[in-house]
Amino acid sequence: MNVTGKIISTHLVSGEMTPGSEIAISIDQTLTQDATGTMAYLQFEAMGIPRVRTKLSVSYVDHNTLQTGYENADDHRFLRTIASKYGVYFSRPGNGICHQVHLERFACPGETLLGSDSHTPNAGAIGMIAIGAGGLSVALAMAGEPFWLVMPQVVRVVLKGELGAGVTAKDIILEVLRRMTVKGGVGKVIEYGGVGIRNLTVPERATITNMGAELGATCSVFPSDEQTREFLKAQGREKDWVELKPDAGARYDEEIEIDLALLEPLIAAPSSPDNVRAVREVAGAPVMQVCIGSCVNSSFADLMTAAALLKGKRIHSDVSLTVSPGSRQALQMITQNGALADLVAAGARVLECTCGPCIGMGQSPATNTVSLRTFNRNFPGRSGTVNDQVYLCSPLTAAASAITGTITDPRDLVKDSLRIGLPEQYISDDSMIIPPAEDPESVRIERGPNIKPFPVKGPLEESLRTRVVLKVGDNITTDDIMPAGAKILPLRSNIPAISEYVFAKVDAEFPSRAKSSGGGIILGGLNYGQGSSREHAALAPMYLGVKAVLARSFARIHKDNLINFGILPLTVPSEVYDSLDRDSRIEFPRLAEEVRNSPFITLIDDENGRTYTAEHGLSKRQREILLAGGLLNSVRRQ
Ligand code: MIC
Ligand code: SF4
Repeated sequence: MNVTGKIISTHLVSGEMTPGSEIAISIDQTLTQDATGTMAYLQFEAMGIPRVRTKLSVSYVDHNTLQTGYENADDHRFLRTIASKYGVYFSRPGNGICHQVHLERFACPGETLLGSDSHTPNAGAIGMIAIGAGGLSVALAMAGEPFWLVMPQVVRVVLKGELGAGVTAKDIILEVLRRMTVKGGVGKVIEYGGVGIRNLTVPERATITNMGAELGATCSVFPSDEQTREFLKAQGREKDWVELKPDAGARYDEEIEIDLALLEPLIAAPSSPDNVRAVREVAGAPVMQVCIGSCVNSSFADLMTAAALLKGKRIHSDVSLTVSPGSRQALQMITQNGALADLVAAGARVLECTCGPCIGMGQSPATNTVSLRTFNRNFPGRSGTVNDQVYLCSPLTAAASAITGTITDPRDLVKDSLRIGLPEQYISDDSMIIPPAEDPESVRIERGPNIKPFPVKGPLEESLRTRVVLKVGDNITTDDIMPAGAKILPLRSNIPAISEYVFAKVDAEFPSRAKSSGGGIILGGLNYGQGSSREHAALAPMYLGVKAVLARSFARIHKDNLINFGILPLTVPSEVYDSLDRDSRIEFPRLAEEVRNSPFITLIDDENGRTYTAEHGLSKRQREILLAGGLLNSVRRQ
């Protein structure tokens, strides 16, 4: 068995571990963040269960921290009180980004973690099966229900050799993205192995597992070895260590080999994480903004690497450099050892320990200028600026470019490796993590006016006459469907209000058109719904009445979210995609009957009477959810 198989088999509740078939696994730990958490806890509350039934559940506040009105502060208060009541640990705003803090303080090898954020697989670095999902799936896991998924294929990525000077873990994952693309990981777990992993620390491994999300992978995982033990020991958690290795001769469905010694600094050019080039190919382009941070590259070691390069230097006068530490622990460490002073002296603008610019919460770049970020996503407009030019790179490339003012291969500035290993001891101060109340009855849940009840749909229609309200191309992201940013994010707890922004950047008329056509259907290309786990990208279209999405293929989390909220995800071949257009009128003559009994759904183009079939590929369980009009209805029925 491989590592993936070992963890899944010890958590398997239902199904067979054959790739492609549906399985259910028990969940040991859950995490939520504020932008998805309010809905998740409202849904948990609606289930009427007095206390979470996981080993550990943590609620983080890290996304919506810009308090420009009452909304976010109200949400924080709601999250804090509801966590206390239901047995959830609460990580206060300022304590850090969920994935970074979870890795430091809670992640345990051999266990399972379900998080309402797509980068939850970050914790795979420690040898966990850590999966991102919609808030409702996480709410069910908190209720003690298993998590259902398609048994993934397991890809072994064999790392050999050692990284050269100037080359980092970020360049490893960018190389994987270059080879596999943003669609290449769908239905797969990426398991790392080979002698090349021996020298990679857990924070470096986390950079790699984090961006497995950009491959569309179910999750990514490293074995739990001496490196893992060292990390846990430095975190004062050695007792959480267990060894976890693949058996000799373990089987894999696919294998990829990467020689670390041959890698060079890489960069993802605008506007997709798989648009990977060598830094030297784009070197020389003027840069106006450099941002160091986000859950993928904001560890103590990442900040130290940047600080080491910037020490004693000044950033270029055209560049604005921001630094957002991933956690309060990382910030405390660089404060104590003086590296923060080096960053400030070089000209850095130090931000909170939050997602910040990664999710458009401030620091949107100037029009038509290049922004270099150590982040994981550069989807168009995600920074908050229309037609942005965001590049993704390592902290080393970022720091080098901040100094020169142009995209720079760090090897041009330093010849030796600036790799930072683990400190002997991290500062472990958990005072910003509040344990749940011992007397839950006394806790009153505080609900501000921003928190509106979530909408619920009726059962699936027997037949349907509707029209295509929007046709889009390949790789549509959940940022396209339900944009984030400082203006829209505060509405995450208010579905009626946020639904006015569905597809805002693609087609601002979408909400009114959808409402006037009784919802309608969306026609999408390949990999529809890639990116974030935000269930608002399903919940808000459902609120607008959207009945189905016809697409050539779907991203995993978004497809589950559509099902959870009663929107039919139907896969269509390219001929159907090509034949239909916006405003095509479509009839589903036997919708509910076919969802009940057939793998195919008939649709008729009303204009020319042509009949097509779409495949739904849904399990019996998923069909029942859709027939009931969503997961909450179906849970209630049970
Ligand atoms: C993201 O990186 O897009 C987010 C914001 O972290 C999302 C979650 C959300 O939209 O709330 C994610 O990755 O799941
Ligand atoms: Fe936050 Fe960005 Fe990570 Fe999402 S990708 S959790 S927004 S830091």
